[in-house]
Amino acid sequence: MALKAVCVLKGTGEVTGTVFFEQGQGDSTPVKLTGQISGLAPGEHGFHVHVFGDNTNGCISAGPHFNPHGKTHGGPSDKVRHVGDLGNLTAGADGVAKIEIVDKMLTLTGALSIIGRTMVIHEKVDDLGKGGDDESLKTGNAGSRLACGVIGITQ
Ligand SMILES: *[C@@H]1O[C@H](CO)[C@@H](O)[C@H](O)[C@H]1NC(C)=O
Ligand SMILES: [Cu+2]
Ligand SMILES: [Zn+2]
Repeated sequence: MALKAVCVLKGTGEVTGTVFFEQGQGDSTPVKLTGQISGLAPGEHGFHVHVFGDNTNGCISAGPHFNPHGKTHGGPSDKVRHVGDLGNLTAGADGVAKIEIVDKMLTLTGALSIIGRTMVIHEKVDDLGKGGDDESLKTGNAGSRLACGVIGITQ
């Protein structure tokens, strides 16, 4: 039986989306993410799992990137990255970004499960830790949080 989760993203503006997560048995199995986010400016937008499943004061309450191993910020294919680092989504001219990601570091099970944490889509491009400044190694300089949602269990 596959484990499944879902996240509905909303913000204060036009940006909305849904992300579906699926993982086979065992927490070393990759997690597959599908879905889409609309209402974006065309181009790349940072996309991460943030640590807290708290949206009380909007997306800012989700705290920093989910980083249980105390690493610096990176891109999804880097060895040194936050667990929550998923790089960028690319929106087309219609403002829609389609999600097709397979990630080896995320898990829906065990102590480091992302269930109950928050997905965030950002205003700007994530530089994947290669921006050459301190902020790049924390947030990838991805700017403000356009929309977010808590990751929950589904059937
Ligand atoms: C943004 O992230 C994607 C996905 O990881 C990557 O392919 C792309 O090169 C990144 N863009 C920049 C400017 O680093
Ligand atoms: Cu983020
Ligand atoms: Zn990060």
